Amino acid sequence: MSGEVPARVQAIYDEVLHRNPGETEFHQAVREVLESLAVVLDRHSEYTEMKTVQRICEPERQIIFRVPWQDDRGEVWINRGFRVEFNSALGPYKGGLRFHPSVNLGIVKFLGFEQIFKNALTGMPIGGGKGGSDFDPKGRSDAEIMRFCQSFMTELYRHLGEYTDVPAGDIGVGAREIGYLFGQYKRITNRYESGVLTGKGLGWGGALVRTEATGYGAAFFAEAMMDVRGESFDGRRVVVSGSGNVAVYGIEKVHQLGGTVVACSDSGGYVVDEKGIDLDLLKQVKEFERGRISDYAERRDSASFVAGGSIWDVPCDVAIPSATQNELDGDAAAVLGRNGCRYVVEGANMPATPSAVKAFREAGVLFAPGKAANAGGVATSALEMQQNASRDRWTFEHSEARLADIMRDIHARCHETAEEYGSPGDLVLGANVAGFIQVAEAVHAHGLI
Ligand code: NDP
Ligand code: 2IT
Repeated sequence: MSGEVPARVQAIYDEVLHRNPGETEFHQAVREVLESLAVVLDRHSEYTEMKTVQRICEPERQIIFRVPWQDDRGEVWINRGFRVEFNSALGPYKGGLRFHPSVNLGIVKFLGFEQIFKNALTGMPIGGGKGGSDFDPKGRSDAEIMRFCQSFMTELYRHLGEYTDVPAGDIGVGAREIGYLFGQYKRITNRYESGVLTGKGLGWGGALVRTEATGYGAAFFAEAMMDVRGESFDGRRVVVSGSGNVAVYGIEKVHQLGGTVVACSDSGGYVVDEKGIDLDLLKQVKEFERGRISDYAERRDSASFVAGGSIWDVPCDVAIPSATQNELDGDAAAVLGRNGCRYVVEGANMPATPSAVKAFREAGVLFAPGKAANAGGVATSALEMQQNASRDRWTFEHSEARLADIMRDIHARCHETAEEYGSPGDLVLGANVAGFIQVAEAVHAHGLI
């Protein structure tokens, strides 16, 4: 990993490495936050005395469980389920569930750790948590997905509650999965507890704009970054990696704001479409048919498909990585910089590697970390909880305006905190410091727990 850990936090980082062997993504996420915190510890000696940072690096609770289920042919499968309830200083644990074969404890912990600070930045009363399973939903029938979700919830339900822990979606978990999970929770508890999950269907407790929120929010955040330089999306070439929930709605909002998205991807490769991605076709292929991005290229004359390869080879002004962690490395960052890219906005969680972030800093590319730029999803989840609690239902326009305000506020907070702590323009430092201080103050107020 690039760069030195400041001496002030070296011992804390060493302890995290020692206590959590082999959890490389968790180490990476902790290290990135710690690198920003030396300046905070200089100003707050109470955090050192009360080991506030060390306490925040240790999850409050980690749950690992067996998830047995049967496929359509009767074969038995055993997956592993996780829920890491990381920090409840600001509210009930809140964060998504990821179903992907790569899921392991270290990945869930990195996501849960990031979620603590992201949720703090939203200004909403939500703590941080994350969960998921190494289950691979690709190619599974609806009935198989349902049986898996039911088995997963049969164990997880005892840990959840609207005042305790409130999951939502992430990679591989969307409205269909949330529906099956909610049904099983309701059946076991005999409670119609709408606020126990977010990302619900619109007909049964879901909130308008939650589906669009992460992608829209990332585009609003990018707009705020450009505004600082007196620029806008108008006429800009944009590349968005991934073609799932975050990518699709990121593309939609970029187009509405005047930019043109010329490439997107999935794990099989990427498409380049110089006329701009046709969103109706993309939604048809990815959302309704659950197909591959190569199918998009087959049906669109202006598009070509590149199997494998790096989507970051496609020249652009703005890059919005929206697939998965560590998908954009130092080499890709150098290519983006050489091709004139000016803004990189993380739609996914930790898609840029540490060497990529360093390269952006050195090249003067303005970079926004996921915990700030993709916070629109969880912020709108908190708005869903608010609507559930008041049995209210807001319009699309009202909800979108709230989201836009929240994203502008997060940007302003990161921007101002970076200036206050002597690193103007460093949104990584701004996000880490602003998020950390808010959590640390609450942790401190609650005593030694
Ligand atoms: P989806 O499952 O809807 O889409 C994920 C997309 O990323 C797919 O196109 C998928 O391709 C691609 N992808 C996933 N894993 C890999 C991989 N290992 N290599 C290459 N491509 C990959 O997930 P979301 O859009 O919800 O999530 C995307 C990112 O955004 C994640 O980092 C998530 O944590 C983050 N995020 C999501 C939020 C939400 O509200 N959903 C909120 C904030 C952040 P394929 O189909 O081929 O696997
Ligand atoms: O990473 C994230 O912020 C999410 N997957 C959304 C979490 C949520 O609770 O809405």
